[in-house]
Amino acid sequence: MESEAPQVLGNAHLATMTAPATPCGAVVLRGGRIEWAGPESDLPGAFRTAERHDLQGRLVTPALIDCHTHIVHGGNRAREFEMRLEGASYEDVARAGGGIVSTVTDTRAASEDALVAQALPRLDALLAEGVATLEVKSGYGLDVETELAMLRAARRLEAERPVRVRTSFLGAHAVPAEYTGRPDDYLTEICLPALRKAHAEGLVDAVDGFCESIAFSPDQIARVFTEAQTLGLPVKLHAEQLSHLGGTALAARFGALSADHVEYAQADDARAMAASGTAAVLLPGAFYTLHETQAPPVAAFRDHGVPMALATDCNPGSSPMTSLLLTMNMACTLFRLTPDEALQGVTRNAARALGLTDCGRIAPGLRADLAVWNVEQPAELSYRIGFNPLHQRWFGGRRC
Ligand code: DI6
Ligand code: FE
Repeated sequence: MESEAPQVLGNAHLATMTAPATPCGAVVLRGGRIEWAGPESDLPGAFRTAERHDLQGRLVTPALIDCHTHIVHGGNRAREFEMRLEGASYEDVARAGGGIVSTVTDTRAASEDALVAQALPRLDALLAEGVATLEVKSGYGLDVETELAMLRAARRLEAERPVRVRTSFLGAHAVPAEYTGRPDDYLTEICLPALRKAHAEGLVDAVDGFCESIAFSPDQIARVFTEAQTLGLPVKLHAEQLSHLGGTALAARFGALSADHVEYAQADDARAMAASGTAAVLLPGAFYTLHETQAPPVAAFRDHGVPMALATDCNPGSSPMTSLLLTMNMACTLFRLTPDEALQGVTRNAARALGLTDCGRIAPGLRADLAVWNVEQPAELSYRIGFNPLHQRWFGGRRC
């Protein structure tokens, strides 16, 4: 690949995520990687004769990263949406056998091919907004076979579209109906064996859990994380979404890549996350959908230097959303992030939340995954609602 001819994206407004924006910048791509980036006036002579794309002053950012999705699942939950509008809470719906468990029924009924087919339109919506890397969780199978089918479907998305997929095993998402009242038996008999099997098949990049009164306790999650550690897999956690149960502190104790949702996290949690290098993944789509009023402790995250990432949480219940641009807008309006923090949240900090060091910034040696936008200022990406200004998406050095 080294011998491949370089390409120059010139006359660009560069937001590298590592330095202040460069109004008249250039990026050199070669062999799927970024070879050089900086002010156009510093472009090394060797690249002045290379194939050149004049971007006419457009903004170039790293391609976006959606670091928390449940994009592979069967069916939808529009009926539950109606129930909630009639007054039922998310927890009421879950206890009435709806919620996550109803998506489990639809996911078990779907073939692996059907899971891929149903995920593709959602994936396409994300790609159309400049996404290049996507995390996908299991967690709607809750039996060994379907958990593995979900992860295989997630991996297959890479063959269907120019996208990079990172998988998270989320067997500890909910207790399936056949194990009602026996969460520990579910973990022993299904979740942990499924994790070992999925790992043996190379299907798992990280291990996740849902730590909540309607799901699993910190002690139960600790069992899953201990197994992940044994297998050498990094962990992350849905923590403090609906109440403060101590999931964030647990995640920090295990050196988690991220603690996600974290609306009910407290200042002590932010301190623990900073010490363990755990990113906070904020999910304003779920906050919005559930009419949540407790916003995550953004000021504490800032004070302690906890990196804040943003993601769609695309799932059929609490966040049926496939727009990372809308996520950025919501994070600014609902959580008071600055537009700069929002952009960091879907690039550099999202990479961090996935444990990736080769994307999310524009710097030599990193993957040539870029988004070119029909905007002048980075803040325009967060400012608009429902408008997609993507001009080009570059994936691995190719325009697609
Ligand atoms: N928290 C979430 O936001 C999703 N899972 C989770 O643990 C919601 C999943 C769903 O409602 O289907
Ligand atoms: Fe989630």
